[in-house]
Parts: sequence; structure tokens; C-alpha cells
Amino acid sequence: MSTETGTLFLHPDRNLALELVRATEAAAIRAVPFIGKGDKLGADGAAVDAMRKFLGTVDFDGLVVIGEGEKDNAPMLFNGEHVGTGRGPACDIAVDPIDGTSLTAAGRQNAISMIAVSDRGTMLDASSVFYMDKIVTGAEGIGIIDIHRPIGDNIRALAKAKGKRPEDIVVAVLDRPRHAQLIDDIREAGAGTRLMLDGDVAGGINAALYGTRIDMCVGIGGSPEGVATACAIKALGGEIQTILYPQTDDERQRGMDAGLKFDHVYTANEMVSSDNTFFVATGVTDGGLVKGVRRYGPIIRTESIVLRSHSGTIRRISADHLAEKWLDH
Ligand code: VTB
Repeated sequence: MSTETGTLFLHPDRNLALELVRATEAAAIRAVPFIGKGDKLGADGAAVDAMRKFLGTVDFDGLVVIGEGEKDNAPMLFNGEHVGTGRGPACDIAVDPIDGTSLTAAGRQNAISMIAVSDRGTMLDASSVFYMDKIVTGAEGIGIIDIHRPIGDNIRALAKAKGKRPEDIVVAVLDRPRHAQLIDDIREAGAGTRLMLDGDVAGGINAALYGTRIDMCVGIGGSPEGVATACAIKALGGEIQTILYPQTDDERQRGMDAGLKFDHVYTANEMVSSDNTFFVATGVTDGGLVKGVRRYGPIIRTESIVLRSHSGTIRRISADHLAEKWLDH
């Protein structure tokens, strides 16, 4: 071990994400009455409201660069909205009070509440183009994977880098008709799939975290989710590459007007140009990344993950909340 003392040790500073986690906890708790009740908008509305209230207590000047509203026609934390007290660091913020509103409404697994933050002016606003193609791995994939190569080649290259066989590689991909060929190709290469109903942010993070069963997350998903994932990947030290995937000429034109690049591989640095990123997520329903909200008599238990690139910390926070404090508020 090095005897050098790290700068962080000498100058410990604030971890904003430790305060922001209260907002994802609140959103997750507020979504609970809607789990499995078939009311997607109700769930999202409750989570948005709770998240906005708690964000309002945090000393920072957050500019919502990525709200989820536009794409899903959901209740918004608006793009361009300022959140926080306005005192403290100026930041860009991506919010998804529930990534997996359909999962929540159906009572399915893997719904999370999330917030990603970076320094002001450093987060790519990709909101004019709904989808992007993505590939995400842990650090072993750096300089190894290439989104332009066939998936089989990427699987074999990553397997080699990880000292595994391609048969041992597990690839998370959204279960969509558009991915039929991709899923065939993954299996053709010998790897296994984990098909996700929704929630490719959690899929991407699981690919980069140590100690999970996912090695890679690929496929076409939401661009806002891609940029939020990039914030997390910067904190985890993994690899992410994306290519915008417009659906129509109009959308392409809107993207070009907004300064977005097509047929271009976006790296983590291009999606989030700051090295100061935070990412927090709390489980709404149970999932591979975090457990969902649970009730134990008078206690509501939440599980969250809190990432910070500057310090390289990955925290898992289990919190017990007195249920009576949350009733009728
Ligand atoms: C994904 C998924 C999200 O959008 O990004 C997906 O992670 C992509 O869009 O949870 P489609 O659902 O249209 O395939 C979500 O499902 C919802 O924002």
C-alpha cells in the first residue's frame, strides 16, 4: 500500500449525494401506495412531488437538465427548473423520480428513484432525441469494447479481459421487439441474457459494479437514462459508449438544432464533461441493484446506493424511517 496521503484525506469535503439521497428515499416511500395499483401517473406524481420537496431543502443551485416528463408525458420536474435552496454549488441535475413507472404500477421488480448531478454546464442535454444505443461495462471494458463492433466480438473481448469464458458473460438488455436480433446474437456468442422489462439505468450500473451478476448492458433505451447512467459510470470507473438513435427526420433535425451529434460515439466524458459527479438511487420495488421499500411494523425501510466520483465512494445506505412520520403528509 502507498504511504502517500490522498488529498481527500487531507481535505475532506461535502458529499452532496448524502443529502440528495433523502429525496430519492422520499420519492420511493411516496410511490409505495401505488405499487401494483395500475396507476402509472399517480405513482409518478407522488414521487415527483416528494422529490421536489426534499430537493428544496438541499443547499445547492440545481438546474434540471434532464427531467423525465417529456418522453412519458408524465408529471414533470421540468427541464430548466431550478431546484435546491439556490445557495451553494451550481449544478446540473438529472432526475427520474421513478425509473420504471410501468413496473411500479404493475407491481414488478426493478423500479428505482434516481438523481444524477454534475457541475453546472457539464451535462449533455439529449432531451430532443428520445433514444440512444448504449453499451456499458465495468472498468475491464475500457479500451476493450467498441459499440460499433458486433456484440459477439464485444462479448469475447470482455470475457478475455475478465478472465472468463464467453459462456460466463451475462448481458442485460431491455426486452423489446427491437432487440430480437441483438438477443439472438448475444446467445449465439454463448453469453446469457438478463432481459429487463424497464430500467436500463439500474442495468447499466449493475454492469459496472463489482459483485453483481451482470457484465454488460446493451441496447436502445432512453437518452436521458443514458446520460444519468454516464454520471454513475464516472463514479464507478466503468465504460459507457452511446450513439443517438433518432426515430424520425424531424427528431434528427431537432437534435441537430440542439447541437447534438449523430453517427457519433458519445463517451462518458462527452455526456458528462465534469469529473465531479454524484449519483443516488433508492429502490422502489425489489431489484438487483437495491431492494425496494419495505414495511416492518412501525418502520419503513429503504435501501439506496450513493456514488461520488471525486472520492470514488460507493455507499449502500439502509435507512429505517418511522412510518408514523410519513402518514398523511
Ligand atoms: C428505458 C428504460 C426506462 O424507457 O430507457 C426505456 O430504462 C426506453 O424506452 O425505464 P421504451 O420503454 O420506449 O423502450 C423506460 O422504459 C421508461 O422511461
